Amino acid sequence: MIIYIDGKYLPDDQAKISVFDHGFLYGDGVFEGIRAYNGKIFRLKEHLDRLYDSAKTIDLQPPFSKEELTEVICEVLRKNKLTNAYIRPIISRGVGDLGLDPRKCPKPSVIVIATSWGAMYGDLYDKGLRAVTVSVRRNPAEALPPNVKSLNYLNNILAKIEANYKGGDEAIFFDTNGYISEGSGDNLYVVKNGEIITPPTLNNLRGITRMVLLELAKSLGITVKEQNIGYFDIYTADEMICTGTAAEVAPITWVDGRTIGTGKPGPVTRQLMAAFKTVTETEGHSINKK
Ligand code: PXG
Repeated sequence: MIIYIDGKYLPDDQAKISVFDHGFLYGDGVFEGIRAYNGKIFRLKEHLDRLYDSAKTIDLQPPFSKEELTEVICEVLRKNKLTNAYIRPIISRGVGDLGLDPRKCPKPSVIVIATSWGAMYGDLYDKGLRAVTVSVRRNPAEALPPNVKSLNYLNNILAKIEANYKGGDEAIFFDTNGYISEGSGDNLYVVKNGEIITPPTLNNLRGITRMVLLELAKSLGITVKEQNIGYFDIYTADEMICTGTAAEVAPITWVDGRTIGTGKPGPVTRQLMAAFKTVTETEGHSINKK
């Protein structure tokens, strides 16, 4: 595997970062998770815009333009002969001292990893995922905005640990006001009476897949409402869906011991899964484009 790290394309066993990198010491940095399908990178512009917005929020100046980073990402895919891939660009604060102060880190580090990663949830796209609500709350926006895709994922990892102990395939986070926020690594939706309801994005990551799902729903004539939801809306939903670049579009059919709807992926979910497959196979930034 060839990894891009600070200007070099290196075999994975030689791609190393310093122990003084603040990405490692403090989770001080940002990242993205992007997929390529059939040699085309899906919604690359949206992912790079989010990466740069995450960086801006933490006052981190990426050392490259988005165009330069695009070229690096395509080159990593070409060098690894990958046409279907999961791509992980990372911008960390870079090497500093053992203090927190980012002013001691003169040069951000840029890393791009690409790997083949098929359907994240295996046979659960047919069966449906089991999700569990967790006691750990999503970081409030006034502390660490969930809109920033930062290298500090401890909040999400705590949720994942709790879901693992409770026997869930995914966690359902509440925010500190008691509203549903998102999963540990995906956005959430309920379907009720043929309409999709999803939380507004102050308390969750503005998922690129979420944006695509809402576009697809609109084009299919399915009504979408962005409004706060709670336990009641989940347990009484006809269908439940989660989306993410890694998870893609996946059905949730069981929450906290309750069966959601019929207990099988429902018609709205199936329609959106099919539409998502089509859109990922047809559009994207060609990895051979200069
Ligand atoms: N919420 C959170 C907290 C995420 O990390 C999403 C929503 C979905 O966003 P996109 O833009 O991908 O539709 C994410 C992204 C994993 C994993 O291993 C998942 C993400 C990132 C890194 C790892 O499940 N998800």
